[in-house]
Amino acid sequence: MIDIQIIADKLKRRERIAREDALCLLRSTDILALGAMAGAEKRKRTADKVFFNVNCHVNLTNICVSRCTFCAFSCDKDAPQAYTMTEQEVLARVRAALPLGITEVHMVSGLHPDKPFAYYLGIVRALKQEFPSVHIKAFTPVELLYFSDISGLTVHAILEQLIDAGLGSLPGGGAEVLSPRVREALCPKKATARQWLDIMGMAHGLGLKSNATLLWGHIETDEEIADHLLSLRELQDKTGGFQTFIPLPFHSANTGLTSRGRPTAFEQLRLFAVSRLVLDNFDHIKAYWIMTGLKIAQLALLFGADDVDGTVVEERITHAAGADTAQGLTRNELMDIIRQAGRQPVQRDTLYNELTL
Ligand code: V47
Repeated sequence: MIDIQIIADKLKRRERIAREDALCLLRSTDILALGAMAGAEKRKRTADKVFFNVNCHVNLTNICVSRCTFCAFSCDKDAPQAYTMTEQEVLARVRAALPLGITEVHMVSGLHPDKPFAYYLGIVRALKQEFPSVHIKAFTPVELLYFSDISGLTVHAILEQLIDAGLGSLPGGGAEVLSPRVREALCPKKATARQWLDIMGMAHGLGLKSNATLLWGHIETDEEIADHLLSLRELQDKTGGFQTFIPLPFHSANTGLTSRGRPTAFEQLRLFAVSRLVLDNFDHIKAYWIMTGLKIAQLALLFGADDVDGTVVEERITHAAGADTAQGLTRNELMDIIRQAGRQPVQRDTLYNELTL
């Protein structure tokens, strides 16, 4: 077993964390040492700043042909809770959120069996037309590959058309664990790990920024977490297109997976610290308060995170799986949490431009 001090010395020499170092950190119980190391790395990049944005989430449909075992949000077409939004409903939802000062719409959805690519393209175009200053962060590589399958267009062409319609960046979802074993077990019908990475790389090549997530706390091993982080770091070395990494702790209610127990505070803070240390080429690490819970999101600010995501307004994916957090927070509530942790709240837009309050 490598000593954590050896890894701390490596960091001081600005050497990269290797796979065996990452595994050692993922298994370490020296949480305060991890916090000190990750906190120092955070401060080097963003000093005392902690970012948040004012956004709203839109999930166009919960009907999905993939039906991943970990997902409580998706359903079949004939399920009682099935819904699909019309373009007018989407516009009305965003219109209603405008007085909150939103600068971003975060839009991800199920893989609908019948809606054509034109439906999604039309919604992006209509949003951009009515709300030109609102950034549209939408569609994961999983959705983009599905649009390619149903339209016969290449993913490249799909991306070009979406960009032309007003797409601003990609969210980091659909990554789950970038491991063939885990994906075969939990989500065999959707984009593979390689496809997820390739599509992110392609989007970066077309000038889009994106985020990256890890859905953890289910059947994955420490080795698979380490490999996930290293795959992201490797792609980032090539493209530089990732903005932030977001660890998503698994919520098991109403899913097809029995829980091994929601990741504890200790495990969550450790993963924040390890992510900050391994992903040395990512500018930001995000504590998505909806999934971590507010208390852990606040503590994560001392363990390498520099972003708490946003106001959100209405969240369906995690709440379907038993999240006990609020549906949304106000800008003042987010700023209070950050200030209490001794950090400086900074409102940002989707691309991390600082906005004056
Ligand atoms: O892709 C699904 C995950 C993701 C569960 O890019 C679950 O800024 C926990 O990606 N328990 C969607 N997680 C959320 C997401 C996201 C959220 C906030 C910001 C950004 C960003 C991205 O949620 C899915 C999947 O990986 N998920 N089911 C569950 N039961």
